[in-house]
Amino acid sequence: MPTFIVTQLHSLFQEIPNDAISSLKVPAGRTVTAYADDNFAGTAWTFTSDNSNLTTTGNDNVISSFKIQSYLLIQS
Ligand SMILES: [Ca+2]
Repeated sequence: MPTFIVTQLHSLFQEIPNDAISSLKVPAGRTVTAYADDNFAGTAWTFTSDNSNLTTTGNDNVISSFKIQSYLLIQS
């Protein structure tokens, strides 16, 4: 399963400060694992669908890194 990784969210997207995410959109079939600290450290949360308000799951303004997994689709 291919995985897209972001070790430091605020380094990849410099317009986004650290600990500033308040919502997520997760495309169908993908799994996002978000971490409280850089480099996949600290508390981890798994998302398989959109979350428009991370305060409801207790992780507003804390996410610093994440991994996005998706299934590889092969057609012939
Ligand atoms: Ca953090």
